[in-house]
Amino acid sequence: MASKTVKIPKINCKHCTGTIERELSEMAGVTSVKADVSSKTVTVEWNEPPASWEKIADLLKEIGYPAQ
Ligand SMILES: [Cu+2]
Repeated sequence: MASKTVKIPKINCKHCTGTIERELSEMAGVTSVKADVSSKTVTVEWNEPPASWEKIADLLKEIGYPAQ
């Protein structure tokens, strides 16, 4: 199990964190997603394979919330 916490400056409200949690949790291999509005961070846990940090970072970019 791999995990990472990243800063996502574009997080502004509960809708942002909801979108991120929903989209990331749909990715194969992702086991946990916790997004926090006040710290603008997301903690993701995944099994590798099938998921990888590269795929997760690509998806974040695609949905408009690139990780810093
Ligand atoms: Cu928002």
